[in-house]
Amino acid sequence: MTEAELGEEIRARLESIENSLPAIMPKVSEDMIRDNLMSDEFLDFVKINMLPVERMMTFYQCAIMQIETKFKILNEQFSLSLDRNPIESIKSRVKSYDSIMKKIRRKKIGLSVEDIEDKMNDIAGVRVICSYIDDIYLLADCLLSQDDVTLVERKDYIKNPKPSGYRSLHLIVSVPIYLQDLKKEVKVEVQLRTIAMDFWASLEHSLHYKRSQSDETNYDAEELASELVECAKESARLDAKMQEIRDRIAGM
Ligand code: 0O2
Repeated sequence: MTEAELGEEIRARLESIENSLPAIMPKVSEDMIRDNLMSDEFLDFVKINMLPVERMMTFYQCAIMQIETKFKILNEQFSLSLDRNPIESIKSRVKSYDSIMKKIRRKKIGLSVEDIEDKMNDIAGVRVICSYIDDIYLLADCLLSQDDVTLVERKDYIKNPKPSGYRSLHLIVSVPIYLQDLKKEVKVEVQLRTIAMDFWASLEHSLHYKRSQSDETNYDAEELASELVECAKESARLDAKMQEIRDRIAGM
């Protein structure tokens, strides 16, 4: 075979491999996934390494239960002394794995459980919704005066709203949880807000969510954001007015 014929033969074979690659590749990657990522060894590896993470998530779930119970007890007590319930509702959540991963990436947090526990304050979240602004501060003071609750950080976005218009009182607190053989301090992010603040935050959140999902929208996101700033101001006025009326009714 001449050199030219050999060259032609190699070119033809390469072309044939190239043409059949799209058909072969899914099969190759399926085999690779089945043999490697789904092997017993790999599944055992994942299971063993997930154990500390699952343990950590259980601690956060327990801490949420502690904080929720504290608020429920306060609500019961105030329903007797104030003749009304200061808490409208409580919503809680442990941050999803997906959101934890995204935050680790965004904030360049170390991958160990210790780093995550140390640097992430909002894995456990409890949101307390009240009717009146006064009740927010009353409940926050009561929670913080309990001797097993330690204040880690306080951000008052009611007195100092965010540029977006966001208002809420944020407390990062640490509470002990008691397990069979151990006592552990666990951090919880508590967000206290009025019904109006909560209503506003969920609408504003959906704007952010939509924005992050798609570049193309049939509305002007900047314009809506500035309308939401105005809404936040109006809802703050409404909160203040409703409280004033309630105080007048109560003869305060
Ligand atoms: P999700 O899904 O609610 O948990 P960091 O918490 O460290 O990332 P930051 O900004 O200092 O940073 O925390 P901050 O200000 O205490 O706010 C944390 C949470 O408050 C957010 O959680 C939201 O729930 C809420 N929040 C803060 N600012 C806004 C806002 O402008 N609009 C709305 N709708 N909510 C807000 P995540 O992690 O964003 O999400």
